[in-house]
Amino acid sequence: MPRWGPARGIRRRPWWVALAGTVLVAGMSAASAQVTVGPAEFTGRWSLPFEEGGPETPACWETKDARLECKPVAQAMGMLADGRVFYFSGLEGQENSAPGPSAGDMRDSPSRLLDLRSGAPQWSTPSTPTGGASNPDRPGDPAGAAAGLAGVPGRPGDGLVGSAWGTAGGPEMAPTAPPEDAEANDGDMFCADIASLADGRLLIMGGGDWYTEPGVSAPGDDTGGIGLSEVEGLRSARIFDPVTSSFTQAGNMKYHRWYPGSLTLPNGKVLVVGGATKRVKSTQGSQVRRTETFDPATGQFSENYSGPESETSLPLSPRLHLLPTGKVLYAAAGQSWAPFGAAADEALYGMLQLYDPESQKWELLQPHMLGARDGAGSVLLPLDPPYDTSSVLTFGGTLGPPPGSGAGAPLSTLMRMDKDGNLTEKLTRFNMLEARWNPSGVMLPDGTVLAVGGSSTSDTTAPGTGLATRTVELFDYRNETWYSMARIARDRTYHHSAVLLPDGRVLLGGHAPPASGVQGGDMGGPFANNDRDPSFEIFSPHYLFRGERPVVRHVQAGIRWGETFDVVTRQALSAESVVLVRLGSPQHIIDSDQRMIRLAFTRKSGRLAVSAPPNGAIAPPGYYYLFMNETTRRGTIPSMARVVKIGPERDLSEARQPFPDLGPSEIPEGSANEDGDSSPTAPLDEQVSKVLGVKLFDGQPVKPAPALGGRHLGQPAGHAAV
Ligand SMILES: [Cu+2]
Repeated sequence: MPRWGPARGIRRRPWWVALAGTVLVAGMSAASAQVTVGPAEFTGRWSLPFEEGGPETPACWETKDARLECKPVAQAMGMLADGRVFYFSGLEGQENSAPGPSAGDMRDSPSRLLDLRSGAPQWSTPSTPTGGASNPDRPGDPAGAAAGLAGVPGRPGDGLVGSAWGTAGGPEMAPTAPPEDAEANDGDMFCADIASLADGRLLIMGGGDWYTEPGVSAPGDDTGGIGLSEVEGLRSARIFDPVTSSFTQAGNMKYHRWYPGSLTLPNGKVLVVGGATKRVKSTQGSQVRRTETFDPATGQFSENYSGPESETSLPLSPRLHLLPTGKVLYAAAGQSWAPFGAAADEALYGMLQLYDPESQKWELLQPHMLGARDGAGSVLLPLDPPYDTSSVLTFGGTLGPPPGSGAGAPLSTLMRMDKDGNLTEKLTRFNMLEARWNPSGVMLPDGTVLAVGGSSTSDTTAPGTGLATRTVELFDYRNETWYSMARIARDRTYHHSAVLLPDGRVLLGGHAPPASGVQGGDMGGPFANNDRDPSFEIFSPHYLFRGERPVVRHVQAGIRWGETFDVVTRQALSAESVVLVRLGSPQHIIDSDQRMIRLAFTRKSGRLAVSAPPNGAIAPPGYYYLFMNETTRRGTIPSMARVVKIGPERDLSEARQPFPDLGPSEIPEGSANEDGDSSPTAPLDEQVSKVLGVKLFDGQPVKPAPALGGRHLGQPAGHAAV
């Protein structure tokens, strides 16, 4: 395991040690010891839900053509360098077709911009909010369509059969191309992947073209006709420019990709892998097996192929992480639902695999100790100097390749890779407190990982029958323990997303499960809400309740790899760590580019001399939050983030700080359509002061907290008596 921050001669008291003296032990067993405790200093606090237009604007409204149009749902997000949040919707138009999505009713998913910098949420709409892509293969090649319907393989690299076909010298042909149909759903961003480019723009790769197959219809009928709802993966990619709030189209990918995975490489190019050519009627026997690389300088993709080892089989939205070696780890998890299996070669989903961008080849490492998992969270843990090892945390998800077990598991694992490439794996010391499928994992500035959202069972295996997990957990890798945190107010099962904000809070939004099959979509209690949810909630983590935050008074805007730069602060003596956190871009609970880099530093008078990451394998070029964490008697407290650009160039101008040091005011209460059921409403300092019996921010030691019924904080058994 990486050490907890660079050793600087200050004896730090981890927050769970501070906690241990203040709690009452309620019960203990080896893997699920819990104590009751309540203060937000330990459990954090969630805002009430809020949504675009406020509660007075209905979630959906009827348009002239008698269809429902709805507020977008944040199924994917991209954090912008100026502090705003870009997000786009999923399963747009599903409201028009219960039970089950009908291809003719689906709509291209629109995007929004959410601005929280003033304290009150404000929304704006990009020009061409759906991104403006259309399926480059539509209308289809008639010969290809016929061949695809008959199950004839397509181009080499499209899949298992296509690859074999191509290797054997078979003629290339397009996989079935969707027929001309309703034009409003041919370029859907839904289930595309999103990445932040080094210049701050967002790249959105793939997505879907909904259509009906075979689509038998009368002349002039533009509804798509009668048949099975199908979606074809898009070759399209769009680029969102935050300066102009508009999209441009990148070059097309060679392969169709619905649910691809992507990852930013050390040189700033973006690797795109996997994804499906078709949702239901793949004729290829596998997902797309070849990778492509996007070059921001040309705006084009190029195929990576240097032989059969350039291909592999991965589930949808594969969990990928860039390791310090510059290689890409596939963490044996993804979204891998399918009632009769997803691919002929899906056994590979349970293998840990390593991709080398230099040789363009995959290496099979070993089976993951839990095998393949669907809907598992996966987070690269903080990278510490000298950056020669790395660890990946995976948690939750169902077990087994498709169709899998269907039930979420509470298991979490750690994989560690050393500088020689040796990989070891183990279960964490404690399991999660609750079994969950599809949890988001957000890296916080203090190095802990917040797991939020999900369901007891897979929404994709049995839509509408899961129980939402509204509990929230925090992983502390120093003791490999999960802690129970304040609960969320809304169900956030499939197609939700969460990002770290520049002020150290966490923005959680979305929820767009597949229709349950019941008219209206919702099965009713106790099952999770099956309707799409456009609301957001904001988490104020434990460290925001510990007193005054340290202040970074100056840091330069652009930091060159390998240089030494100054962080000017009055808290130089009590600084615990300086960390970089890459701006978030999650989709399907995974953000492959999420990474935290701890930086070595030396203390000077009124400043820290900090060593930048050495290269792009540690910190790929682009925008990062820079937080300075301070050691206090009550635990670690992070500063507000400055947004810095890491890469080959330095920029000595002042780095932007999107949120002011005092922070925005709280999100207004009652700003969503329904009331939340679990968020406290009193100002946070009043609540905690009441619980603790002391004034919160007077710098006095914390008095022991009384037990609070109904709220629990997991506690490692070995530390309960400290
Ligand atoms: Cu999806």
